[in-house]
Amino acid sequence: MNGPRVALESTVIAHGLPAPHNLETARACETEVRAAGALPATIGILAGRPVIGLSEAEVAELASRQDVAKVNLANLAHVIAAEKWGATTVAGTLHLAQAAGIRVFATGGIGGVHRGAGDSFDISADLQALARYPVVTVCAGAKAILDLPKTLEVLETLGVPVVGYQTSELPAFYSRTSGLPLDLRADSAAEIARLAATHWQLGFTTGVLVVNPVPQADEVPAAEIKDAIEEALLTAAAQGVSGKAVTPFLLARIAARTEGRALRANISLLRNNARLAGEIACALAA
Ligand code: PSU
Ligand code: MN
Repeated sequence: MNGPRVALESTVIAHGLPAPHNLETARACETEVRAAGALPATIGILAGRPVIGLSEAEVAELASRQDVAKVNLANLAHVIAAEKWGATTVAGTLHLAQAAGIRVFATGGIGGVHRGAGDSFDISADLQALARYPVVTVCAGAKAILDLPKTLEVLETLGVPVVGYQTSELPAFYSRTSGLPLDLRADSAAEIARLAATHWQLGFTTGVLVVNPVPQADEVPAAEIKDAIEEALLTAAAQGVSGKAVTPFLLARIAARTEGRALRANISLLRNNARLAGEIACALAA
């Protein structure tokens, strides 16, 4: 089938969600994209071969192997050249998606500026990739474990429009609100498509970031998750967790500390983003 396509990432499957939720959610996201009238393409690397549109069996293999690298911009070439297995992050997925001509991508929460980045310099390659590729990325905001004001500042510096979908505030992944106002808001997929088309007609080659709040029924309000986030950050620091391990460590710790509420929110927002991305892909094609 030709027609509007939506890229989906695989890090969330291999490193972000526990089994069996990872596989169920991967499948559910594809179903949401199809329900919106678009074709899903889950992206990953199988023994050095980048695949745009993994089969269900291939997704299952990525989910179950223990030797799957977390692939961003810095190690994409290595994983391919060394014929390794790789799950692509937002950054890695964006690179492969745009090379395949895909203009819309759905994820959970983007990486960003970590708290304490002034010392650690830990800033996700996702921000660099959002600035580099002309793709609409749909997310539920930056992960609440990050420094959200600094993440917004960097996106502004990089020239990436951040558009609230039916909100005027940056959502904070598990929660619908962060208290941080946004300049841009769109209330329909068609409006987002028009903005993205205009952005690219102006000659920009940067992406557009759509921030879509987690559905109300599944949100964990910021005040209720704050302690779990802070405890997870302290534990990560005490155990010396660093680099690529930080994000998966924090997400797992927070899920464990909230009796699954964080996990439920994570799954719900992933599906919700896949649906909106499908609608945007259709609107862009129209
Ligand atoms: N969103 C989720 N779960 C995840 C991630 C995002 O709901 O596991 C992944 C994405 O693949 C994102 C990555 O690109 O975490 C960011 O990792 P880092 O902070 O190491 O750049
Ligand atoms: Mn990092």
